[in-house]
Formats: sequence, structure tokens, C-alpha cells
Amino acid sequence: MFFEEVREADPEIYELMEKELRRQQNHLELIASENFVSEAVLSAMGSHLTNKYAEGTPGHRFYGGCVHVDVIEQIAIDRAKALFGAEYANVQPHSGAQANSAVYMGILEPGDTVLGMRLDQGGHLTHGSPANLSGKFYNFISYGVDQITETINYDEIEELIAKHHPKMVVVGASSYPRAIDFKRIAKMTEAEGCYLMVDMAHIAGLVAAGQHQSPVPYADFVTTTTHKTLRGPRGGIILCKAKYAKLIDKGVFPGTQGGPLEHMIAAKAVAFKEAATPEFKKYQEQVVKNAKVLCKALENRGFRIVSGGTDNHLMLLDVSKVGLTGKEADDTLGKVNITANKNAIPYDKESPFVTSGIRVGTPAITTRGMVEEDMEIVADAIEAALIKKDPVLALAKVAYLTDKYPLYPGLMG
Ligand code: DSN
Repeated sequence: MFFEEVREADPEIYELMEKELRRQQNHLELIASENFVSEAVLSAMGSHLTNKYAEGTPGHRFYGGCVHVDVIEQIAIDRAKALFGAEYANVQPHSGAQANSAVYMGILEPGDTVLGMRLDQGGHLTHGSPANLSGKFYNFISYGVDQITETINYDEIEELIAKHHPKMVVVGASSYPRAIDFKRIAKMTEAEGCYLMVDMAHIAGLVAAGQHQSPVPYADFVTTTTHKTLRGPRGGIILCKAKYAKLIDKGVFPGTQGGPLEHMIAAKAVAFKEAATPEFKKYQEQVVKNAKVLCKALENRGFRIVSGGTDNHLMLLDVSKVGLTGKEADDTLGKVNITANKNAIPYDKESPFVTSGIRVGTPAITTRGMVEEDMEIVADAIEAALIKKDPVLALAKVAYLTDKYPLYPGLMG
């Protein structure tokens, strides 16, 4: 049993940690950006490595006593490079947002023009939202998806590049269910002579396992979180061509961060080792298979699927077609122990706080062991909650699955 010391030192926090564990165990986790790490990753995160200051990079630190964390961080770097076939890696970003900010800081000047995907059509806050420093410090121009196909409009990207001559094009999404053709966009950025940055946070695990085209051969910079499909600790990394190594390192520190979190870097190293195994490849194949089956099963039960399907680990349901807003659907699912998130759909008429959509992902339930036949039961549970308005039935379906696939048995007794 872990966390005994917390129980003794701080029962109030221990009790809340235990409640959160039970929530994770008893709910169907369908948030597309969440996952369950291995106990090895969990242990590395909760270790004494947190005590060490190590500003700088391995071998070039501003503090003494870095002899062992230097080796740990270098192993993490080498594993990240090998996993994705990258020339250079910085494993210090505390998050995906930090990784993106560090690339901007290292490569751009304030006021530079950048192209990024609209937040309300699948992009991310850090891809130029006016509410984020990216949108405040840089001149972001947005591209979106086609109104009919609800898929990325590559012609629009090409036109915007020709019109605005950006210094950088940012590609990648937080709620986009289809494959992205990085190679096609790289041809446009090469022709323009501008940088290409890909934020592959959502699909990094799929990329590592060959389930999605890798952006690494085509992009100058690739950022990712490590905690989504990649199933590592909460954090970020940056991959880039070797010629940008110094600029990227400076963008991270001192550009946007102070001391790296060496306990998290050790956990990233453990996760990268796991991600290089045949088991992880099988897991990612199952994530994609499960998403396809769940998507079809939900469509068969009356939900409209944005863009008509999925190529990756997630799907977007337009719940307005079953008479709900995204917020109502999110709240209703929460009451039957299904965790998803309300999400804008392309050209949404509702506000970002209400929305017309629900984003559903399979990474976490696949980690629990669920396979295709279970996706029919997940779809039954969602249908029971949102269409049949039968919470008792929905709760029974969820309990069947969470009992069948236990999570962290014995973690807190
Ligand atoms: N990337 C967001 C998500 O997909 O949930 C969080 O920033």
C-alpha cells in the first residue's frame, strides 16, 4: 500500500486522495486527454528526486550535486529521441502549454505573425487564443475546419500562408478526431520558408506506436504533453532538429521556466521506456480500435458524430441532435459516473461554457483493459443517460465495466 506516510502526517489530505482514487476506480473515464499511469511512473513522480535543483542542462548546471540527476535527465532525453526518431529533445517543460510557450520564446519575437488552429474548432488555448499569452504576444491568424466536412481545410491554410507570410505555422489539436497530414502542411511551410511547429500532445502515444503519421520528420519543432495517450507523468517535452537545440533550451530556461522537475523527468524516462515496448504498441492499436467501435456504436444509437467518424483516440458528439447542450450532457453523464467534457463543435451556436458537444476518448478505458465488446456497453451507458433518461440503467452498465476492469487494486488498501 502506498501513501501510508501521508495518512500519518496529514489525514485530511489522505482522505481526499482516497476519495479521488475511488472516483477514478468507480467512474468511466472518457476525457480524451486523461489516462492512468503505471505504478512505476507513479513511484518515480513521488520520489526524493523532487529535492534537487538543477537549472541548466545535463553537464551544464547552475547547481552542484547534479551528478545523478544529470544521468537521469540524459536517459530521458535519449529515450525521447529514440522513441520518436528526433534529432534533439528537451524534457524539462512542466506541461504542454509550457512547451509551446518555450518554442515561441526561443524562436519568435513579440508581434511575429503565426498561424494556428482556432480553439473553437479543435485547436488549443496556446495556439493563439486572445486569452492566452500566445494570442497576446504574437499576431496569431486562425485557420479552422470546413463547414461541411468538419475536417481541416488544407487549402485555407495554404491561402492564409500566401496572404499573411507567417514566421511559423502551428499544427495540432485538442479536439480533432481525424488524422492530420503533417507532410502536406510541411510542403506549404517549406515553400514559404517559414517554421512548422506541431503540437502532437493528443496523439503522441499513437505516433510512438505507429498509429498516426509522425510529424517529427516534417516539423522543425514538435511539442507534446507526456500524460495523454503517451501515458506518462503530467508534463511536456520539445523535440526539434539539432540546429535549433540551443534556441529551444534557452526558450525553456531561462525563457519560460526555472528549475526542472527531476522527479517528473525520471517518471518521463520510465514512461518512454514503457512506450518503446510491444505491449504499448498493442495498447495504442486497441485505443484506436476501441474509438472506432465506440464511435459507430454511438452513431447507431442516434448521436451525430462530428466529421462522421474518428481516425484517432477521440470523437466529438453533437448532442444538440438529441436535444441537449454540451453542458447538460456533461452534467448528466457525471451523475451516472461517466466523466467526459463538454466541447465546442465546429461553428457552434452555443457559448464556450455551454457548447453543443461532448468529447469522448478511449485512452483511459483502454488502459483499464477494455476491448471492442465493452465499447457497446459504454455506448449503452451513454445512451441510457442521455437518450433513454434512465440513470439506474446507466449506473448499472458503468458498475459492470468498472468491476470487470479494476484500477490500481491495493493502491490505498
Ligand atoms: N489539451 C487540453 C485537453 O485536451 O484536455 C488540456 O489543455
